[in-house]
Amino acid sequence: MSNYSDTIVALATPPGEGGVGVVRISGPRALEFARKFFVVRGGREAGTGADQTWAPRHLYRGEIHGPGGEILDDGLLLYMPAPFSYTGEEVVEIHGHGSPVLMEELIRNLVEAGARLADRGEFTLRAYLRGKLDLTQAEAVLDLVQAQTREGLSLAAGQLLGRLRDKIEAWRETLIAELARLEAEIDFPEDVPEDRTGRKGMKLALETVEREIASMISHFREGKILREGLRVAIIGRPNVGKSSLFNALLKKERALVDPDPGTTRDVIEASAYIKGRKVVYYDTAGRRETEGRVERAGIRMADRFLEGADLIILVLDGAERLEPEDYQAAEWLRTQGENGFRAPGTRVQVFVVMNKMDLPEAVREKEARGLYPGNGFYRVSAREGTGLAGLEEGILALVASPGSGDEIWISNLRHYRGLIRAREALKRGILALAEDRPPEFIAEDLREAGGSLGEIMGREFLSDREEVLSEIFSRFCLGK
Ligand SMILES: Nc1nc2c(ncn2[C@@H]2O[C@H](COP(=O)(O)OP(=O)(O)OP(=O)(O)O)[C@@H](O)[C@H]2O)c(=O)[nH]1
Ligand SMILES: [Mg+2]
Repeated sequence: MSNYSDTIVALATPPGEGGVGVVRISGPRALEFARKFFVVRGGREAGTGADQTWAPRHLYRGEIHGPGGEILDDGLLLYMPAPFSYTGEEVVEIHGHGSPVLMEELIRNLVEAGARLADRGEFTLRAYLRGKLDLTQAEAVLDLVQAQTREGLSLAAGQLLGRLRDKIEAWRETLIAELARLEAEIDFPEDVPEDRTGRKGMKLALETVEREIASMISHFREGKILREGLRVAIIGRPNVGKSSLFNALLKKERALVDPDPGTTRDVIEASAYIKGRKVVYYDTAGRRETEGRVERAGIRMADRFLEGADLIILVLDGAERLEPEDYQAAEWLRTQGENGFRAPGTRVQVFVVMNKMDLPEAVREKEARGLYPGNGFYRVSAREGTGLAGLEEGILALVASPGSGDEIWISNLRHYRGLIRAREALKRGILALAEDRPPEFIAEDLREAGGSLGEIMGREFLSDREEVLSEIFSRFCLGK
Protein backbone atom coordinates (compact mmCIF):
# COMPACT_ATOMS: atom_id res chain seq x y z
CA MET A 1 0.00 0.00 0.00
CA SER A 2 1.17 3.53 -0.67
CA ASN A 3 0.98 6.47 1.68
CA TYR A 4 -2.28 7.65 0.09
CA SER A 5 -1.05 11.17 -0.48
CA ASP A 6 -0.95 10.93 -4.26
CA THR A 7 -3.79 11.49 -6.71
CA ILE A 8 -5.64 8.47 -8.01
CA VAL A 9 -7.92 7.88 -10.94
CA ALA A 10 -10.31 5.09 -11.97
CA LEU A 11 -13.43 4.34 -13.92
CA ALA A 12 -16.34 4.61 -11.49
CA THR A 13 -18.95 3.08 -13.77
CA PRO A 14 -18.89 -0.55 -14.94
CA PRO A 15 -16.56 -1.27 -17.85
CA GLY A 16 -18.15 -1.70 -21.26
CA GLU A 17 -20.57 0.33 -23.33
CA GLY A 18 -23.17 2.32 -21.49
CA GLY A 19 -25.20 5.50 -21.43
CA VAL A 20 -22.63 7.31 -19.33
CA GLY A 21 -19.13 6.61 -18.16
CA VAL A 22 -17.68 8.35 -15.12
CA VAL A 23 -14.00 8.82 -14.37
CA ARG A 24 -13.26 9.67 -10.79
CA ILE A 25 -10.12 11.50 -9.68
CA SER A 26 -9.20 11.91 -6.01
CA GLY A 27 -6.24 13.53 -4.34
CA PRO A 28 -4.49 16.89 -3.99
CA ARG A 29 -3.81 17.28 -7.72
CA ALA A 30 -7.29 16.27 -8.93
CA LEU A 31 -8.15 19.78 -10.16
CA GLU A 32 -4.83 20.28 -11.89
CA PHE A 33 -5.19 17.02 -13.82
CA ALA A 34 -8.83 17.56 -14.71
CA ARG A 35 -8.10 21.04 -16.12
CA LYS A 36 -5.81 19.48 -18.70
CA PHE A 37 -8.55 17.38 -20.25
CA PHE A 38 -11.81 19.22 -19.68
CA VAL A 39 -12.75 22.64 -20.97
CA VAL A 40 -16.02 24.22 -19.92
CA ARG A 41 -18.19 25.27 -22.83
CA GLY A 42 -17.91 28.97 -23.48
CA GLY A 43 -15.26 29.20 -20.81
CA ARG A 44 -16.27 32.72 -19.78
CA GLU A 45 -17.44 31.90 -16.32
CA ALA A 46 -14.90 29.21 -15.54
CA GLY A 47 -11.89 30.38 -17.55
CA THR A 48 -10.01 28.15 -19.94
CA GLY A 49 -7.41 25.44 -19.60
CA ALA A 50 -5.23 25.74 -16.51
CA ASP A 51 -7.02 28.94 -15.47
CA GLN A 52 -10.37 27.27 -14.98
CA THR A 53 -11.96 27.57 -11.57
CA TRP A 54 -14.91 25.39 -10.80
CA ALA A 55 -17.43 26.06 -8.07
CA PRO A 56 -17.92 23.14 -5.68
CA ARG A 57 -20.78 20.77 -6.46
CA HIS A 58 -21.80 22.52 -9.67
CA LEU A 59 -22.30 20.52 -12.80
CA TYR A 60 -20.38 21.99 -15.74
CA ARG A 61 -20.92 21.08 -19.34
CA GLY A 62 -17.93 21.09 -21.61
CA GLU A 63 -15.52 19.27 -23.86
CA ILE A 64 -13.41 16.32 -22.93
CA HIS A 65 -10.06 16.82 -24.60
CA GLY A 66 -7.11 14.68 -25.55
CA PRO A 67 -3.55 15.75 -24.71
CA GLY A 68 -3.22 17.79 -27.94
CA GLY A 69 -6.48 19.64 -27.36
CA GLU A 70 -8.47 17.39 -29.71
CA ILE A 71 -12.12 16.93 -28.76
CA LEU A 72 -13.01 13.43 -27.56
CA ASP A 73 -16.53 13.93 -26.21
CA ASP A 74 -19.17 16.31 -24.95
CA GLY A 75 -19.38 15.76 -21.20
CA LEU A 76 -19.98 17.00 -17.68
CA LEU A 77 -17.69 17.84 -14.78
CA LEU A 78 -18.34 17.86 -11.07
CA TYR A 79 -15.91 19.11 -8.41
CA MET A 80 -16.19 18.16 -4.75
CA PRO A 81 -13.61 19.88 -2.57
CA ALA A 82 -11.88 18.34 0.42
CA PRO A 83 -13.02 17.48 3.01
CA PHE A 84 -16.63 17.36 1.77
CA SER A 85 -16.19 14.61 -0.78
CA TYR A 86 -16.62 10.85 -0.64
CA THR A 87 -12.91 10.28 0.02
CA GLY A 88 -12.48 13.44 2.05
CA GLU A 89 -9.95 14.58 -0.56
CA GLU A 90 -10.22 16.83 -3.62
CA VAL A 91 -12.46 14.89 -5.99
CA VAL A 92 -13.32 15.58 -9.61
CA GLU A 93 -15.67 13.45 -11.66
CA ILE A 94 -15.72 13.66 -15.43
CA HIS A 95 -18.87 12.24 -17.00
CA GLY A 96 -18.71 11.26 -20.64
CA HIS A 97 -20.64 8.90 -22.83
CA GLY A 98 -20.12 5.29 -21.82
CA SER A 99 -17.61 4.40 -24.49
CA PRO A 100 -14.84 2.03 -23.41
CA VAL A 101 -12.43 3.64 -25.89
CA LEU A 102 -13.14 7.13 -24.54
CA MET A 103 -12.88 6.07 -20.90
CA GLU A 104 -9.65 4.21 -21.50
CA GLU A 105 -8.18 7.15 -23.39
CA LEU A 106 -9.17 9.67 -20.71
CA ILE A 107 -7.77 7.53 -17.92
CA ARG A 108 -4.54 6.91 -19.81
CA ASN A 109 -4.13 10.65 -20.38
CA LEU A 110 -4.71 11.38 -16.70
CA VAL A 111 -2.15 8.74 -15.74
CA GLU A 112 0.37 10.17 -18.19
CA ALA A 113 -0.22 13.57 -16.62
CA GLY A 114 0.77 12.13 -13.23
CA ALA A 115 -2.25 10.49 -11.64
CA ARG A 116 -2.01 6.89 -10.46
CA LEU A 117 -4.48 4.12 -11.29
CA ALA A 118 -6.42 3.42 -8.10
CA ASP A 119 -6.17 0.02 -6.42
CA ARG A 120 -9.29 -1.99 -5.77
CA GLY A 121 -11.47 -0.26 -3.20
CA GLU A 122 -8.96 2.54 -2.77
CA PHE A 123 -11.54 5.35 -2.92
CA THR A 124 -13.41 3.77 -0.04
CA LEU A 125 -10.20 2.95 1.78
CA ARG A 126 -9.23 6.62 1.58
CA ALA A 127 -12.67 7.61 2.83
CA TYR A 128 -12.06 5.37 5.82
CA LEU A 129 -8.53 6.66 6.42
CA ARG A 130 -9.75 10.27 6.26
CA GLY A 131 -12.48 9.46 8.79
CA LYS A 132 -15.41 9.83 6.37
CA LEU A 133 -16.59 6.30 7.07
CA ASP A 134 -15.86 3.75 9.75
CA LEU A 135 -15.04 0.19 8.74
CA THR A 136 -18.61 -1.10 9.05
CA GLN A 137 -19.75 1.65 6.69
CA ALA A 138 -16.95 0.96 4.25
CA GLU A 139 -17.95 -2.68 4.20
CA ALA A 140 -21.57 -1.66 3.71
CA VAL A 141 -20.58 0.06 0.45
CA LEU A 142 -19.46 -3.30 -0.89
CA ASP A 143 -22.51 -5.10 0.51
CA LEU A 144 -24.81 -2.54 -1.06
CA VAL A 145 -23.23 -2.79 -4.48
CA GLN A 146 -23.29 -6.58 -4.34
CA ALA A 147 -26.70 -6.98 -2.67
CA GLN A 148 -28.62 -9.87 -4.15
CA THR A 149 -31.93 -9.34 -2.41
CA ARG A 150 -34.12 -6.40 -1.52
CA GLU A 151 -33.52 -7.13 2.18
CA GLY A 152 -29.79 -7.41 1.68
CA LEU A 153 -29.95 -3.94 0.20
CA SER A 154 -31.80 -2.45 3.19
CA LEU A 155 -29.42 -4.17 5.56
CA ALA A 156 -26.45 -2.63 3.76
CA ALA A 157 -28.09 0.79 3.47
CA GLY A 158 -28.80 0.88 7.21
CA GLN A 159 -25.21 -0.06 7.90
CA LEU A 160 -23.93 2.56 5.47
CA LEU A 161 -25.92 5.22 7.27
CA GLY A 162 -24.13 4.23 10.45
CA ARG A 163 -26.78 2.29 12.37
CA LEU A 164 -24.38 -0.49 13.30
CA ARG A 165 -21.58 1.94 14.05
CA ASP A 166 -23.76 4.06 16.34
CA LYS A 167 -24.89 1.02 18.31
CA ILE A 168 -21.39 -0.36 18.75
CA GLU A 169 -20.06 3.09 19.56
CA ALA A 170 -22.68 3.43 22.31
CA TRP A 171 -21.58 0.14 23.86
CA ARG A 172 -17.98 1.15 23.63
CA GLU A 173 -18.70 4.44 25.36
CA THR A 174 -20.41 2.62 28.20
CA LEU A 175 -17.36 0.42 28.61
CA ILE A 176 -15.05 3.41 28.56
CA ALA A 177 -17.14 5.15 31.22
CA GLU A 178 -17.05 2.10 33.48
CA LEU A 179 -13.37 1.69 32.79
CA ALA A 180 -12.80 5.25 33.94
CA ARG A 181 -14.52 4.43 37.23
CA LEU A 182 -12.30 1.41 37.72
CA GLU A 183 -9.22 3.47 36.95
CA ALA A 184 -10.31 5.88 39.66
CA GLU A 185 -10.67 2.97 42.07
CA ILE A 186 -7.17 1.85 41.17
CA ASP A 187 -5.62 5.30 41.54
CA PHE A 188 -7.55 6.52 44.57
CA PRO A 189 -8.61 3.43 46.53
CA GLU A 190 -9.16 5.52 49.68
CA ASP A 191 -12.01 7.45 47.99
CA VAL A 192 -14.02 4.35 47.10
CA PRO A 193 -17.05 3.99 49.36
CA GLU A 194 -17.01 0.88 51.49
CA ASP A 195 -20.40 -0.43 50.38
CA ARG A 196 -19.28 -0.28 46.75
CA THR A 197 -22.68 0.84 45.50
CA GLY A 198 -20.98 2.00 42.33
CA ARG A 199 -20.19 -1.56 41.47
CA LYS A 200 -23.86 -2.53 41.45
CA GLY A 201 -24.56 0.10 38.84
CA MET A 202 -21.52 -1.01 36.92
CA LYS A 203 -22.70 -4.60 36.88
CA LEU A 204 -26.11 -3.54 35.65
CA ALA A 205 -24.64 -1.42 32.86
CA LEU A 206 -22.30 -4.18 31.72
CA GLU A 207 -25.06 -6.76 31.79
CA THR A 208 -27.23 -4.60 29.59
CA VAL A 209 -24.46 -4.24 27.03
CA GLU A 210 -23.78 -7.97 27.19
CA ARG A 211 -27.45 -8.77 26.56
CA GLU A 212 -27.65 -6.42 23.61
CA ILE A 213 -24.50 -7.85 22.07
CA ALA A 214 -25.86 -11.37 22.54
CA SER A 215 -29.05 -10.39 20.77
CA MET A 216 -27.16 -8.94 17.83
CA ILE A 217 -25.03 -12.08 17.63
CA SER A 218 -28.18 -14.20 17.55
CA HIS A 219 -29.33 -12.43 14.39
CA PHE A 220 -26.18 -13.24 12.46
CA ARG A 221 -27.61 -16.34 10.78
CA GLU A 222 -30.77 -14.56 9.67
CA GLY A 223 -28.82 -11.60 8.40
CA LYS A 224 -26.55 -13.84 6.40
CA ILE A 225 -29.51 -15.75 4.93
CA LEU A 226 -31.19 -12.49 3.92
CA ARG A 227 -28.07 -11.31 2.22
CA GLU A 228 -26.85 -14.47 0.56
CA GLY A 229 -29.96 -16.61 0.38
CA LEU A 230 -31.13 -19.70 2.26
CA ARG A 231 -29.05 -22.71 1.28
CA VAL A 232 -31.16 -25.80 0.67
CA ALA A 233 -29.51 -29.15 -0.06
CA ILE A 234 -31.57 -31.93 -1.64
CA ILE A 235 -30.47 -35.42 -0.69
CA GLY A 236 -31.83 -38.97 -0.82
CA ARG A 237 -31.07 -42.36 -2.28
CA PRO A 238 -30.68 -42.71 -6.07
CA ASN A 239 -33.68 -42.27 -8.33
CA VAL A 240 -36.15 -40.92 -5.79
CA GLY A 241 -36.51 -37.78 -7.91
CA LYS A 242 -34.06 -35.30 -6.34
CA SER A 243 -33.13 -33.73 -9.65
CA SER A 244 -36.78 -33.65 -10.67
CA LEU A 245 -37.64 -31.82 -7.46
CA PHE A 246 -34.67 -29.48 -7.95
CA ASN A 247 -35.90 -28.60 -11.44
CA ALA A 248 -39.47 -28.22 -10.26
CA LEU A 249 -38.44 -25.80 -7.50
CA LEU A 250 -36.32 -23.84 -9.96
CA LYS A 251 -39.10 -23.95 -12.53
CA LYS A 252 -36.60 -24.89 -15.22
CA GLU A 253 -34.85 -27.98 -16.50
CA ARG A 254 -31.50 -27.39 -14.90
CA ALA A 255 -30.40 -30.89 -13.84
CA LEU A 256 -30.47 -34.07 -15.87
CA VAL A 257 -33.32 -36.44 -14.97
CA ASP A 258 -33.16 -40.09 -15.94
CA PRO A 259 -34.86 -43.37 -15.01
CA ASP A 260 -31.42 -44.90 -14.34
CA PRO A 261 -30.12 -44.42 -10.82
CA GLY A 262 -26.84 -42.60 -10.36
CA THR A 263 -27.64 -39.84 -12.85
CA THR A 264 -26.43 -36.92 -10.77
CA ARG A 265 -22.75 -37.06 -9.92
CA ASP A 266 -21.75 -33.50 -9.18
CA VAL A 267 -23.34 -31.05 -6.85
CA ILE A 268 -25.43 -28.69 -8.97
CA GLU A 269 -26.20 -25.26 -7.58
CA ALA A 270 -28.86 -22.83 -8.73
CA SER A 271 -30.85 -20.05 -7.11
CA ALA A 272 -34.48 -19.07 -7.22
CA TYR A 273 -36.64 -16.53 -5.48
CA ILE A 274 -39.68 -17.28 -3.35
CA LYS A 275 -41.64 -14.08 -2.89
CA GLY A 276 -38.50 -12.01 -3.35
CA ARG A 277 -36.40 -14.08 -0.94
CA LYS A 278 -33.37 -15.74 -2.36
CA VAL A 279 -32.98 -19.51 -2.03
CA VAL A 280 -29.95 -21.42 -3.28
CA TYR A 281 -30.71 -25.06 -4.07
CA TYR A 282 -28.12 -27.82 -4.25
CA ASP A 283 -28.92 -31.04 -6.11
CA THR A 284 -26.67 -33.85 -4.95
CA ALA A 285 -25.67 -37.35 -6.00
CA GLY A 286 -27.85 -40.19 -4.66
CA ARG A 287 -26.50 -41.38 -1.35
CA ARG A 288 -25.75 -45.10 -1.24
CA GLU A 289 -22.98 -47.59 -0.71
CA THR A 290 -21.30 -47.64 -4.03
CA GLU A 291 -18.42 -49.09 -5.95
CA GLY A 292 -18.46 -46.28 -8.49
CA ARG A 293 -15.54 -43.96 -7.84
CA VAL A 294 -17.09 -40.95 -9.53
CA GLU A 295 -20.30 -41.29 -7.57
CA ARG A 296 -18.39 -41.64 -4.36
CA ALA A 297 -16.47 -38.47 -5.11
CA GLY A 298 -19.82 -36.79 -5.77
CA ILE A 299 -21.10 -37.93 -2.40
CA ARG A 300 -18.00 -36.67 -0.63
CA MET A 301 -18.47 -33.34 -2.33
CA ALA A 302 -22.13 -33.28 -1.30
CA ASP A 303 -21.03 -33.77 2.30
CA ARG A 304 -19.07 -30.56 2.10
CA PHE A 305 -22.07 -28.68 0.80
CA LEU A 306 -24.26 -30.06 3.55
CA GLU A 307 -21.97 -28.40 6.05
CA GLY A 308 -23.06 -25.02 4.80
CA ALA A 309 -26.72 -25.85 4.25
CA ASP A 310 -29.43 -24.11 6.23
CA LEU A 311 -32.01 -26.72 5.27
CA ILE A 312 -31.65 -30.30 4.09
CA ILE A 313 -34.48 -31.89 2.13
CA LEU A 314 -34.50 -35.66 2.38
CA VAL A 315 -36.41 -36.99 -0.63
CA LEU A 316 -38.19 -40.37 -0.55
CA ASP A 317 -39.83 -42.28 -3.37
CA GLY A 318 -43.38 -42.57 -2.12
CA ALA A 319 -44.27 -45.09 -4.80
CA GLU A 320 -41.78 -47.67 -3.52
CA ARG A 321 -41.20 -49.29 -0.16
CA LEU A 322 -38.62 -47.57 2.00
CA GLU A 323 -35.20 -49.10 1.54
CA PRO A 324 -32.26 -49.51 3.89
CA GLU A 325 -30.61 -46.63 2.06
CA ASP A 326 -33.43 -44.29 3.09
CA TYR A 327 -32.90 -45.22 6.72
CA GLN A 328 -29.15 -44.86 6.30
CA ALA A 329 -29.53 -41.38 4.86
CA ALA A 330 -31.75 -40.32 7.77
CA GLU A 331 -29.42 -41.90 10.29
CA TRP A 332 -26.47 -40.18 8.69
CA LEU A 333 -28.28 -36.85 8.93
CA ARG A 334 -29.04 -37.34 12.59
CA THR A 335 -25.48 -38.22 13.54
CA GLN A 336 -23.99 -35.47 11.39
CA GLY A 337 -26.44 -33.01 12.79
CA GLU A 338 -25.43 -33.87 16.29
CA ASN A 339 -21.69 -34.26 16.18
CA GLY A 340 -20.62 -33.38 12.70
CA PHE A 341 -21.03 -30.21 10.81
CA ARG A 342 -23.11 -28.05 13.09
CA ALA A 343 -22.01 -25.58 15.66
CA PRO A 344 -23.01 -26.88 19.10
CA GLY A 345 -26.59 -26.13 19.97
CA THR A 346 -27.76 -25.40 16.45
CA ARG A 347 -29.80 -28.25 15.04
CA VAL A 348 -29.93 -28.70 11.32
CA GLN A 349 -33.31 -28.10 9.72
CA VAL A 350 -34.53 -31.18 7.86
CA PHE A 351 -37.64 -31.60 5.74
CA VAL A 352 -38.77 -35.06 4.70
CA VAL A 353 -40.37 -34.92 1.26
CA MET A 354 -42.31 -37.89 -0.11
CA ASN A 355 -42.14 -37.64 -3.89
CA LYS A 356 -43.97 -39.32 -6.80
CA MET A 357 -47.35 -38.88 -5.12
CA ASP A 358 -48.97 -39.05 -8.56
CA LEU A 359 -48.33 -42.81 -8.34
CA PRO A 360 -50.03 -45.22 -5.91
CA GLU A 361 -48.65 -44.71 -2.44
CA ALA A 362 -46.39 -47.48 -1.15
CA VAL A 363 -44.93 -45.76 1.93
CA ARG A 364 -46.96 -45.15 5.05
CA GLU A 365 -46.82 -41.55 6.21
CA LYS A 366 -46.07 -42.54 9.79
CA GLU A 367 -43.05 -44.48 8.65
CA ALA A 368 -41.81 -41.63 6.47
CA ARG A 369 -42.27 -39.02 9.18
CA GLY A 370 -40.48 -41.31 11.61
CA LEU A 371 -37.27 -40.98 9.61
CA TYR A 372 -36.67 -37.52 10.97
CA PRO A 373 -39.39 -36.65 13.45
CA GLY A 374 -40.25 -33.19 14.56
CA ASN A 375 -39.47 -31.42 11.31
CA GLY A 376 -41.38 -30.52 8.16
CA PHE A 377 -43.07 -33.26 6.19
CA TYR A 378 -44.42 -32.77 2.67
CA ARG A 379 -45.96 -34.91 -0.08
CA VAL A 380 -45.25 -33.77 -3.60
CA SER A 381 -45.12 -34.88 -7.15
CA ALA A 382 -42.13 -33.29 -8.81
CA ARG A 383 -43.44 -34.52 -12.12
CA GLU A 384 -46.94 -33.05 -11.77
CA GLY A 385 -45.91 -30.08 -9.67
CA THR A 386 -48.36 -30.86 -6.88
CA GLY A 387 -47.53 -30.01 -3.29
CA LEU A 388 -44.69 -27.68 -4.27
CA ALA A 389 -46.44 -24.51 -3.13
CA GLY A 390 -46.76 -25.94 0.38
CA LEU A 391 -43.10 -26.95 0.37
CA GLU A 392 -42.09 -23.47 -0.75
CA GLU A 393 -44.15 -21.96 2.07
CA GLY A 394 -42.24 -24.17 4.49
CA ILE A 395 -38.93 -23.06 3.03
CA LEU A 396 -39.93 -19.41 3.11
CA ALA A 397 -40.86 -19.68 6.77
CA LEU A 398 -37.18 -20.38 7.51
CA VAL A 399 -36.20 -17.00 6.11
CA ALA A 400 -37.04 -14.59 8.86
CA SER A 401 -38.01 -11.03 8.13
CA PRO A 402 -36.06 -8.25 9.75
CA GLY A 403 -38.14 -6.78 12.52
CA SER A 404 -39.37 -3.31 11.91
CA GLY A 405 -38.12 -2.26 15.35
CA ASP A 406 -34.66 -1.20 16.50
CA GLU A 407 -33.18 -4.62 15.98
CA ILE A 408 -29.95 -4.35 14.00
CA TRP A 409 -28.98 -7.39 12.00
CA ILE A 410 -25.47 -8.32 11.08
CA SER A 411 -24.48 -10.50 8.18
CA ASN A 412 -20.73 -10.03 8.13
CA LEU A 413 -18.51 -12.74 9.59
CA ARG A 414 -15.92 -10.22 10.73
CA HIS A 415 -18.50 -8.33 12.78
CA TYR A 416 -19.85 -11.59 14.15
CA ARG A 417 -16.42 -12.70 15.34
CA GLY A 418 -15.69 -9.30 16.85
CA LEU A 419 -18.95 -9.35 18.78
CA ILE A 420 -18.30 -12.88 20.04
CA ARG A 421 -14.88 -11.81 21.32
CA ALA A 422 -16.29 -8.68 22.93
CA ARG A 423 -19.02 -10.68 24.63
CA GLU A 424 -16.60 -13.29 25.99
CA ALA A 425 -14.42 -10.60 27.54
CA LEU A 426 -17.46 -8.80 28.90
CA LYS A 427 -18.78 -11.97 30.50
CA ARG A 428 -15.44 -12.50 32.20
CA GLY A 429 -15.57 -8.93 33.46
CA ILE A 430 -19.09 -9.37 34.84
CA LEU A 431 -18.04 -12.57 36.57
CA ALA A 432 -15.01 -10.83 38.08
CA LEU A 433 -17.33 -8.09 39.32
CA ALA A 434 -19.67 -10.62 40.89
CA GLU A 435 -16.70 -12.23 42.62
CA ASP A 436 -15.62 -8.83 43.88
CA ARG A 437 -12.22 -9.11 42.28
CA PRO A 438 -9.76 -6.20 42.36
CA PRO A 439 -10.44 -3.41 39.86
CA GLU A 440 -7.34 -4.26 37.79
CA PHE A 441 -8.83 -7.61 36.79
CA ILE A 442 -12.13 -6.18 35.71
CA ALA A 443 -10.50 -3.29 33.87
CA GLU A 444 -8.47 -5.68 31.78
CA ASP A 445 -11.58 -7.51 30.59
CA LEU A 446 -13.38 -4.28 29.78
CA ARG A 447 -10.41 -3.02 27.85
CA GLU A 448 -10.40 -6.21 25.86
CA ALA A 449 -14.14 -6.03 25.16
CA GLY A 450 -13.87 -2.36 24.13
CA GLY A 451 -10.92 -3.26 21.93
CA SER A 452 -12.92 -5.88 20.08
CA LEU A 453 -15.78 -3.45 19.55
CA GLY A 454 -13.38 -0.76 18.36
CA GLU A 455 -11.86 -3.24 15.96
CA ILE A 456 -15.22 -3.83 14.29
CA MET A 457 -15.38 -0.12 13.48
CA GLY A 458 -11.70 0.08 12.65
CA ARG A 459 -11.05 2.47 15.52
CA GLU A 460 -7.90 2.33 17.60
CA PHE A 461 -6.97 -0.78 19.62
CA LEU A 462 -6.53 -2.44 16.23
CA SER A 463 -4.38 -5.50 16.49
CA ASP A 464 -3.63 -6.40 12.89
CA ARG A 465 -4.59 -3.15 11.29
CA GLU A 466 -2.94 -3.60 7.91
CA GLU A 467 -4.13 -7.16 7.64
CA VAL A 468 -7.72 -6.32 8.43
CA LEU A 469 -7.71 -3.41 6.01
CA SER A 470 -6.25 -5.15 3.02
CA GLU A 471 -8.57 -8.10 3.61
CA ILE A 472 -11.59 -5.84 3.42
CA PHE A 473 -10.67 -3.52 0.59
CA SER A 474 -9.16 -6.08 -1.75
CA ARG A 475 -12.68 -7.45 -2.29
CA PHE A 476 -13.82 -4.18 -3.84
CA CYS A 477 -13.71 -3.60 -7.53
CA LEU A 478 -11.83 -0.74 -9.12
CA GLY A 479 -13.32 2.71 -8.94
CA LYS A 480 -15.15 2.15 -5.64
N1 LIG B 1 -44.15 -40.60 -11.51
C1 LIG B 1 -43.20 -39.81 -11.08
N2 LIG B 1 -41.93 -40.00 -11.49
C2 LIG B 1 -40.97 -39.16 -11.04
C3 LIG B 1 -41.27 -38.09 -10.18
N3 LIG B 1 -40.12 -37.44 -9.89
C4 LIG B 1 -39.15 -38.09 -10.57
N4 LIG B 1 -39.65 -39.12 -11.27
C5 LIG B 1 -38.89 -40.06 -12.13
O1 LIG B 1 -37.95 -40.76 -11.36
C6 LIG B 1 -36.76 -41.00 -12.11
C7 LIG B 1 -35.55 -40.46 -11.38
O2 LIG B 1 -35.65 -39.06 -11.30
P1 LIG B 1 -34.40 -38.15 -10.97
O3 LIG B 1 -34.94 -36.80 -10.73
O4 LIG B 1 -33.34 -38.31 -11.98
O5 LIG B 1 -33.94 -38.80 -9.61
P2 LIG B 1 -32.62 -38.50 -8.74
O6 LIG B 1 -32.98 -38.72 -7.33
O7 LIG B 1 -32.05 -37.19 -9.10
O8 LIG B 1 -31.67 -39.65 -9.21
P3 LIG B 1 -30.06 -39.74 -9.10
O9 LIG B 1 -29.49 -38.44 -9.59
O10 LIG B 1 -29.73 -40.86 -10.00
O11 LIG B 1 -29.73 -40.01 -7.69
C8 LIG B 1 -36.99 -40.34 -13.46
O12 LIG B 1 -37.41 -41.30 -14.39
C9 LIG B 1 -38.08 -39.33 -13.17
O13 LIG B 1 -38.86 -39.04 -14.31
C10 LIG B 1 -42.63 -37.90 -9.78
O14 LIG B 1 -43.01 -36.98 -9.03
N5 LIG B 1 -43.54 -38.79 -10.26
MG1 LIG C 1 -30.30 -36.65 -9.81
